[in-house]
Amino acid sequence: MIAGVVNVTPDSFSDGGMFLSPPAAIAHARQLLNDGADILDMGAESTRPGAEPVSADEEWSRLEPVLDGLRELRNEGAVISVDTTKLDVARRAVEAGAAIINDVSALRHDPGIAELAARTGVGLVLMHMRGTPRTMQENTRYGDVAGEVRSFLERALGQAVQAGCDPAQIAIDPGIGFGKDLAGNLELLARIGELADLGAPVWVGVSRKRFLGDLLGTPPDDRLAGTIAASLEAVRSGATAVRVHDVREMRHALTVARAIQGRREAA
Ligand code: HH2
Repeated sequence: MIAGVVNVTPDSFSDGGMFLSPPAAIAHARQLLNDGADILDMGAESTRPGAEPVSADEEWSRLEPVLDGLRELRNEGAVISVDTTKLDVARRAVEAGAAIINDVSALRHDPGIAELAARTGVGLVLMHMRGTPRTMQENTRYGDVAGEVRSFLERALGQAVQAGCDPAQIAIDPGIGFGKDLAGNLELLARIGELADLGAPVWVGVSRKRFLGDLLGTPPDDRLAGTIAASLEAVRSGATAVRVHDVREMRHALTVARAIQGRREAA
């Protein structure tokens, strides 16, 4: 599956300010669905390294008009995910029709998100991050990055189930770029299968991220080919959903890769 990113923020690392106005965000969301997104992942607080947190009221005032403007598309079956760590925002988003809560703090910021998901039955994405966006790049050293991320996600999964969630509601995400260096990100992408072994679908978000710039020496607007390559590799390693800004190109790449994989399996 493809989750298309809609950042309703002034400061996201690759598209900050582009979709802050509700009409621009709504038009972008429609475009991503036409381009082949299965899910729209809407965020109103940047999580880039060093980003300043925003209040729940500010976050909601950015999201509300966009969710409202997408009501018709939702009625036609569009699946909306809201990228938030705040219970208050998550609750309002679910009331406004969001079907998935994408919590990049994996319940550390607001554990009540697990009860909300349990009570309402919405999907819940639990992502690994060290510390907070403000601090996460201060220490990117791990003994065994894949093992640590796996244990963290296993604990978070257990916490959500303890709070009443059905395991089938939950997806996990290694948090590419969230408190990891280049080697750590590559190691995680190569070892997604170990996370998939936990039994939950795995989301992976590599889109335009800094590790691609480290490899390619290019700015965020020139990391598309790298994004596609890394996303395909993640799928090959066991990821079920890729979170990207460039949905059309990702859809084309997945269609071609899947056709070849189908041949390989038939041979
Ligand atoms: N990455 C970003 C934000 N949310 N959620 C999940 N589950 N996985 C990710 O890898 C992930 C995420 C960062 O990307 P972006 O939204 O483009 O930037 P910003 O946080 O600056 O808005």
